[in-house]
Order: sequence, then structure tokens, then C-alpha cells
Amino acid sequence: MEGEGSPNLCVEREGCEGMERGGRKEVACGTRRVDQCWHALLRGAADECEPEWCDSEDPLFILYTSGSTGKPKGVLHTLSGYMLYTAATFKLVFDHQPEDVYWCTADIGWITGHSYITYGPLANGATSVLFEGLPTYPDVSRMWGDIVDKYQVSKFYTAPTAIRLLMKYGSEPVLRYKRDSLKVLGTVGEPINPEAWHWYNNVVGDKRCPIVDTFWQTETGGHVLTPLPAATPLKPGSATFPFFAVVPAILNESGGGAGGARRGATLVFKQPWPGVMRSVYGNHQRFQSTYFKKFPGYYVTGDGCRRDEDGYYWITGRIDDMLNVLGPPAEHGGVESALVEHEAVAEAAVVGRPHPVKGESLYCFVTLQRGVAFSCSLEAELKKQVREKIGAIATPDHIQDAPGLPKTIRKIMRRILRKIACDERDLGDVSTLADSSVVEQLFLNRRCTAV
Ligand code: 7RM
Repeated sequence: MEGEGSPNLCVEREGCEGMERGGRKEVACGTRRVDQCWHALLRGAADECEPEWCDSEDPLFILYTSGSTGKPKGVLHTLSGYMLYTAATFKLVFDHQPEDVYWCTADIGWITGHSYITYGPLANGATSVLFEGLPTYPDVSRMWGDIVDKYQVSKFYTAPTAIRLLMKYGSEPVLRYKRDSLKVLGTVGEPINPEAWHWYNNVVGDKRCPIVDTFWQTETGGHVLTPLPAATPLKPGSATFPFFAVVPAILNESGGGAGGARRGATLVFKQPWPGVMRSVYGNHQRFQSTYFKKFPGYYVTGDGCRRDEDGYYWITGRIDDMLNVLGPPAEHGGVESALVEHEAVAEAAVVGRPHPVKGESLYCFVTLQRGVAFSCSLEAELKKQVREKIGAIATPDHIQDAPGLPKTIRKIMRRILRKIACDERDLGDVSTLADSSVVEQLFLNRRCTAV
């Protein structure tokens, strides 16, 4: 980096000579003047670097969660527990082997990047691909050709939104490349709808790579519900079973055990595991009230969950996002999946809108496949599709064309969609939105929807 005031480190050539200039040390490096010469620094450096001794419970980092409501919380992780947990989960969940090439597509600035680009892989000495850019630019097959085949990636970790984005362009851009180095495929961030799961499995993984659907949070530090590849029989859409040391329970509103298949119940954990957060930075009381107050003695995830007759856990989405349409709260996920199964729909998000009789009506935002135009007949078709797949009670009341959806880096912000559905302009804190122009467009399109 050159220019006024910027540190200027030259790494290009040896034999530079240092000189003082106007109180500032400068180095003549060939024809350039730089602040530091790498080779000179290296000559003067010791062979060993004494580590800084720390307590195992010293803070490691603070990462702010965007939080669907209220002020972001500074999630505090400490040294040993977090590193042990990310190292162990990385090793077992991706079945890490020395010859592996691992690629996680997350941004390094959110928790998946911290735990599974930085700490977990580095603690295992893994070879990683680091990627900065768009998966669809310069073309939609770059992930497979320019990265997976070129670097022989064997373990691949991404999010359902990325899978759905690529799915929009069909299978051909994937099939154009071999992908025969791939061994394990991971997913994280939100429940994966069965259609995306099958595409990931059949097209990307050629039906020969186990999929690890890893459920966890910024707060949990690492995977808490997850299959172990090739060892856990999979069910598409389920994060399967708890990782070692994790003891889940599912509680209903009054704190009782919700039993197997009850809907609208919360996932909690009965005992701590090494990677769990230790505090909310600067506000330990907020830590206690957010995670331990509602169900004393348990850590509360805030996620809806059910356990099926085989003991598999199914995350149904954030409790705050649940729909209250006649009867017990239901997940939006089923309606969203039913919409996405229609060939015209690339992505869907469903929110509740207050309704005098039903409690809430179903307001659906759909992003259509490239080249498909929104129409009344398509709207009717989509309503029919949801009714047939889920039942009359889940028939969407409104369907709106959404060229884009409000998202943080990876996740749909349903809180904002609920405001758009109600035509409420005061959106609260939108600082974590990746692209705020999307919201204006949705308010404009709203006028075209009969509400
Ligand atoms: C890693 C991460 C946490 C929230 C969590 C869930 C949702 C994450 C899954 C999932 C279903 C999954 N951290 N979530 N993974 N839901 N299946 N495999 O995403 O702090 O940013 O978000 O993400 O709602 O509470 S996070």
C-alpha cells in the first residue's frame, strides 16, 4: 500500500538501505522509498517468539450478533474452551484427514468464519482455501471449476441461501466440472429445505458425499446438533443428533417437556459444553436474562424444534419468527419449502401479518427464477400448491413479488419483512442489512399486491 501516511512494507527485494528522513525512518528500496523492508526486518528478528501466557478463561474475542430485536449483543468467547471445541468439532464433523483440502465459503467476520475458517481448521493444521468474492461472478460455475476442481477441494461448507442461489441457474453449470475430489458437504445458517438438500446431494455431491447439516449459533461457539459423516444415517432437513457433551431438551411455553413431535416448542441445553459463550460483553446480567431466565437451569437457543419418532432433531426456525395462524404457532419453513418447490420460485420468505379473525394472515414474499414474470395466474398457482402440500389452513393470504429479500450477509431478516407486510416504515436498526435498496423496492412492489 502506498500513499500519504499509510505504512509501506516492501517485500520485493533484498539489500535495501535504511535512512532517516524528516524524523521518519525511510528505507530506500531500489527506486522506491518504503517504511520497512521485509528482508531487513527478518535479518534482525529472533528465531523464536515467546508465547504470551494466558489463563484458559481469558477473553479470546467478542463477536456482536445482529439480533432480530434490540441492541446487538457482544458474545464473549474465552480461550481454551472455544478452541478445544472448534478443533474437536472440525475434526469429527468434517472427518478431517491430513490430505484434505477444506473450503468454507463463509465470510471470516461472522461466527462460521471464526470457528470454521480460522480456529478449527488452523488448530488441526488443515489446508484451506480462502475465498473472497461472489460465487456467481464472473460466471455461475466458478465455485466448481475455478475452485473445487482446481484446488481439489475435498470438504466443502456453505449455507442454504448459497445453495438456493446456485440452484436458480440449474444443474448444468455444476455438471460441467468433475467435482470428484469432494467427500463431505456441509450446510449451516438456517434450516435447509428438502429441495435444496436433494439438489446439493444429487447434483453437487453426485449422491456420494454425506451432507452434514450443522446446527449451532454464535453463542454456542461450534456445532451442537450435527451428523458425523458416514456414521449418522441422514434425513434431509434434520441436523440429526447432539454432538458429544451436548444434552438437548425440548420445552413448551410453560417449561414442561414438549415430548416428541409437539410443534412450537423451544430447543434448550441442559449442561454447558466447552464452546459455550461466557458472557455478553459489558453486561453479564443481559447474558443471564437472555439465555437462562426463561427456563431456569437451561441454556435457551430461541429456536423452535421437534424430535421425531427416531430421535432426530428438526430445527423449525426462530421462535420470534413463528406464525400464529389459527391454533398453535407454526413454522414458516413448511410454507416456504412448498413455495420454493414451484419451478418459478427461487426463494421465498413467509411472515405473519396481524389479522382480526385468524390472529395472523400469511404474507409471502417470493423471488422468482430468472426470466419469470409475476402474474395473477402464477399467484393463484402458488396458493394452490401450498394448499395441496400443507393444507387449507396454510393457504397464503398475500403473495408479493420480491426481486430481492432483506438479508444480513446470509440470513433473511423476517422482522423487516413483517414491517413491509404491514406497510410500517419505521424499520428499527437496519445496520446489518447487506443491501438496503432491496427494502425500498419491496415497499414499491407492495402497491402491486392486493392487500
Ligand atoms: C452458525 C450460525 C444462529 C441461528 C440459529 C438458527 C439458525 C444455524 C442451522 C440453523 C437450522 C441449521 N450462527 N441455524 N444453523 N437452523 N439448521 N443447521 O448461523 O448466530 O448467525 O445464527 O441460525 O436459527 O439460532 S448465527
